[in-house]
Amino acid sequence: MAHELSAADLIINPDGSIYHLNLLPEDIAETIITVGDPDRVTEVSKHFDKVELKKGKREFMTHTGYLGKRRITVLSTGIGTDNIDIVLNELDALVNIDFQTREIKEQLTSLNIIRIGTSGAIQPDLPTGTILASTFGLGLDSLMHYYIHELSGDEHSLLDNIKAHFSHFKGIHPYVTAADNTLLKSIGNEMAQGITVTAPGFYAPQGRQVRAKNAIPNLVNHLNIFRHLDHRITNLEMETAGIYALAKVLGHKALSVNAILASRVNFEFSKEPDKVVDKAIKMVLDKL
Ligand code: R1P
Repeated sequence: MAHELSAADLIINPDGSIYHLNLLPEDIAETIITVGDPDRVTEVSKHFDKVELKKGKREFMTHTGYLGKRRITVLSTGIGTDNIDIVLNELDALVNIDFQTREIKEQLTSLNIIRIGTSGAIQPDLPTGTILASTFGLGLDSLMHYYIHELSGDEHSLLDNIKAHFSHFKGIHPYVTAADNTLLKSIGNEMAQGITVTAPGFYAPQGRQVRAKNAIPNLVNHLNIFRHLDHRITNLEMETAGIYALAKVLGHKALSVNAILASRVNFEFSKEPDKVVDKAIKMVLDKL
């Protein structure tokens, strides 16, 4: 017999919408663009031919519309993989759980989830203004300690190498997930590519030194020198690894596209950040 999810495990609002995202199952498309900043939702949907739905709650703003014949949802996640836990589970529930019976559907839907985020580069040949697709998400946060996450052979060998590289950093237990290869080839083919590190914070967790003393000196340099086959770590942000790992666990396809606003090794920040983000948005929408 199918298992009925309890009212505490899967919270559905009185109007039938999912708890945090405030969306009904029919409100989302199978192609989902996620952005961190709620204001970026409009920057994406302004390119749509038609917007049919605008909803939101907390930092989770959603627009659904059409680009030509393709139905697309753009949704803001806010900052961090704790929010990614909410967004990925609730998007999955909207397509894969019957809200009437509270049972998991027999026929599962696989969403295409494309993040358009901002990020800092840690290789000197990736200047501000670069648009980069993440080949792997490398999580330094703890989200995936709470899920069973099976790895492919490629992910395993990369993770083993990373764990050895990080062995002297106490309390860091990285996880690794590859991008969906089809999305990487179709959307990321004209972009720079590399491993994206997802950090559990913006300052010391990304090696920024302001006033508090950092426990890990030279974090950026340590990430910068890592090599695995022809892979290198290219950039730092706060969501990609969680999206890649949870998408894989739940059977969805994911790609993260990064607008490089900062160079952490050239010590620069873009003078035209909005233009760089718009370039990333257009590059993704052109490929859909
Ligand atoms: C930090 O400023 C935020 O910007 C980056 C980081 O991942 C973090 O969410 O992405 P977004 O611009 O998509 O929010």
